[in-house]
Amino acid sequence: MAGTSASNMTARPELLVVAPLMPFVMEALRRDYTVHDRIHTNDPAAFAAAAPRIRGVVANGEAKVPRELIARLPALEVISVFGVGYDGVDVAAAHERGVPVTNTPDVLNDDVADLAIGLLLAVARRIPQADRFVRADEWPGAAPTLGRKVSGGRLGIVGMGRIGQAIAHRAAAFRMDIAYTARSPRANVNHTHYPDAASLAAAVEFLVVITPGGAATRGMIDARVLAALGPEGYLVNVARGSVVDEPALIEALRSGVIAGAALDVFASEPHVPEALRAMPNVVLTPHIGSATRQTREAMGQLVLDNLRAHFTGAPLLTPVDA
Ligand code: 8YV
Repeated sequence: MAGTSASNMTARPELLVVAPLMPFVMEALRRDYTVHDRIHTNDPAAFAAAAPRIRGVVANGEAKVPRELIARLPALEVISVFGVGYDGVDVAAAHERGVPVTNTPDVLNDDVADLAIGLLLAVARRIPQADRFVRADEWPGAAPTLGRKVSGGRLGIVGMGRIGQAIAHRAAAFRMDIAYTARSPRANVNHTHYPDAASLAAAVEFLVVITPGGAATRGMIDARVLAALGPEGYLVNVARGSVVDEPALIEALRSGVIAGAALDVFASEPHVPEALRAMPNVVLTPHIGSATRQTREAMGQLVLDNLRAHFTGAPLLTPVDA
């Protein structure tokens, strides 16, 4: 069968990489494949020449693989995403063509959950502000502003998938009272389920967002949800910037509708609105949920293993559902 035999592996399948990938992943890809690095955006002539031969696309969590790109690749057989989130990939268009999509689930659960807890503590306990206070040598003349207690607090988790559950597990060690919203209650989860983000927000002090991006969740955390979270409430987003209505969030932070926010993801990364960057009650990180050496290596290995499986006719390790 074309594209799945071991001999085709030795024929060096051609891949289009559509996002900046870590050097070790690029080096490993180049050992087995002919790699075209982002030529679809930076070298249209080279792309037009190579497109008919491209059999695999490699993306990351932020990259776009739209229907139009898929349509320009008649020999495409597989799309492999370096990330658990694949909202940038038009999976329906790929599956219509019989092209499977793979992602990197599970290997990053710990890191993203660790960061969610870290951001929660950072914003509530004002850790970055305290660091700046010491560095500016303000300590001799003033007392630091008091923070907000986290242990024993009420936590709401928006999205109770694998990472949501890892966050809940950690929060339990802080004796937090945990509730969540998800499309339907999860049989294996022993926390209170709320039907939507607004009712959950009204019941908690800390709202952590870890739901997939894409059309179904776009703008889910809107002005109404933020009003429900209230002036003592904190928002943490480690999911996708698209899940939060960013202008509504800025307004809520500015006017005291909520107390603060800690954000790892933004609507137009890597650009973060000046309004957010100027606010004292926010903690901002540059999409580092999975950014440890250990986890990024595991993600890269899973990308390589999925591609190898495909091009040698073995079952894919982590295909995404239709
Ligand atoms: C990115 C992510 O993929 O897993 C995801 O969905 O958003 C991240 O892990 C990572 O930043 C690489 O771009």
